[in-house]
Amino acid sequence: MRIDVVSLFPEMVAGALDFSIMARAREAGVVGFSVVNPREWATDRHRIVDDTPYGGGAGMVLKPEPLVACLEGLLGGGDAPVILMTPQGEPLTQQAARRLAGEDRLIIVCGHYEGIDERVRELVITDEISIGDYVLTGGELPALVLIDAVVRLLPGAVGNELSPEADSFSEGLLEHPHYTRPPEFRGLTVPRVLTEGDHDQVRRWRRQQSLLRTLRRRPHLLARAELTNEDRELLREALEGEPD
Ligand code: 4FV
Repeated sequence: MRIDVVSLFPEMVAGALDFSIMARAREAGVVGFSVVNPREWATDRHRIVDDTPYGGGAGMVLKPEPLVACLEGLLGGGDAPVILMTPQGEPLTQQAARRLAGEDRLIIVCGHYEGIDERVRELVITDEISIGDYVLTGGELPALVLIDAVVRLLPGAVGNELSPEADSFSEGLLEHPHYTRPPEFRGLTVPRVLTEGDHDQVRRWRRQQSLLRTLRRRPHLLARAELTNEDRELLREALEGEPD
């Protein structure tokens, strides 16, 4: 997969891609990154990329000319999802990450200041994604969140330290608790089912914990999850033991 990021602060993005799984995925040839600054496509002497908003008001708006020239240059007449990171976008979900992981190429646009000129949306933006209902100073961190969520799903991207298949949300449920050595810490012990080596009991316990945690923290997720008869039995079992 090839991922191009358009940002006024390319070092900020490039730096974060030099670590851990992103760096290893690049070394493994699973993904290629490029980070470009639209200022390089500004044609005026001062390489202006932003200006005051028509209609007045505070803040600056990113100008259409450098951004559109940059994006059309990157597309080179070809076709690829051009994704604007914005609070007005489709919420980023595991499902959306899986969909984008199926693409050969992604172009991600990082807004800044008040946002981008609307005509950029009309001319070149194909998708808009939000990482959450809050306002950040720039689209760089959202772009990195999207890249992380997508690249870790690419075959060969993650070693065995991660198992995207067993992710939270991979089946629409929150993840079960995790434990590792020592068996006892500050008087807190590891659930015995995890140390007795009965894999099917471990599988059931983890599923039950996912169901319970989802019920308590994100009941709406449970409502739309595809539950098996075993899931219903595990939930009933767990809730029977609970005080009303
Ligand atoms: C954002 C978000 C976000 C808005 C104005 C950049 C900022 C500034 N992007 N999910 N939440 N973007 O806050 O994606 O241009």
